[in-house]
Amino acid sequence: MSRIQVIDSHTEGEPTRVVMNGAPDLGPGSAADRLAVLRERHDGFRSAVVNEPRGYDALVGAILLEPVSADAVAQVLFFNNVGYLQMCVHGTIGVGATLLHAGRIAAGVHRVETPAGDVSLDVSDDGRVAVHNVPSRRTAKDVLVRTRSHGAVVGDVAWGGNWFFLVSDHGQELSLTNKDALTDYAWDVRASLCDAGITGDDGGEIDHVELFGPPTREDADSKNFVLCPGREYDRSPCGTGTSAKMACLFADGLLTEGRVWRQESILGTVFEGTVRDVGDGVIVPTVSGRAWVTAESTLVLGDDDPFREGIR
Ligand code: PYC
Repeated sequence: MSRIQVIDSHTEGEPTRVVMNGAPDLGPGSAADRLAVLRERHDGFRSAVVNEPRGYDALVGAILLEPVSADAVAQVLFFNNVGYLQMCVHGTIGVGATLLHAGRIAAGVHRVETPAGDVSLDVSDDGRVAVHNVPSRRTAKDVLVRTRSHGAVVGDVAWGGNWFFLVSDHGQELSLTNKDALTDYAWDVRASLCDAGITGDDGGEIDHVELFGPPTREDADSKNFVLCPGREYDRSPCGTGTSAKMACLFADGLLTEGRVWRQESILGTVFEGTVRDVGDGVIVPTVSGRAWVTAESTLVLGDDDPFREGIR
């Protein structure tokens, strides 16, 4: 029987399960090296942690590992119901709140290594965490994709730690009650991008689709619906998605250093973002939000349990 200690939290509605103890030995190396080992040799561990019967489809997992660099607090690998993420901002905010809750860090600035690169977290006592994310950029504007069932759709391709296709002109109602139709639409866009061979740099799969519309809240600039790789929608405004959005706004001259972008989620929660111009159309985004710890528990994987590695 194996035991895995986890702390669960949600960041503006989106859940994160941080593995505190019980992860497989992934050997030495960078976050990218260890992610390759996790993917190739221990995919059952990913599935056991986030899939039913111990988890659920919307859950994002995070494994805490010893960092390579002496000035980082941790190395973090993110995963979901179907695979792995290069970076996850809501998950990093959850990690910050979890480490604070567990007494492993104090409020302040901390560095974390991820497969997409190092990021830093500015953790406040009240659970608000600002993430200085990886450099982000738009790689293509006004790309037309002929979808299987929704006609022609135009959007931008951008990197914010994951690859996104960002669509403003979609004709869909952005409300939670319409989530099934939004999911079908965004899933169609994603599959059609794949059919058409439209990718990010170096063939990177565009596995997140973002739909934008006017905000519901008076204090927000925009509202979104974000479809994640496992066909679940992001309950938060999606931090890597907000980074990608800000990269597009910056490229269009609609967002400059010093201005705060307030991105509302489909649930009505908000991330605040700012950009730092690092040249060549690239920004370093900062995205902040709040996370709350919801459970401290031990997952048990029985040797004779037919769903020891989750239901895949
Ligand atoms: O906040 O970056 C994010 C994220 C990615 C997938 C789910 N949340």
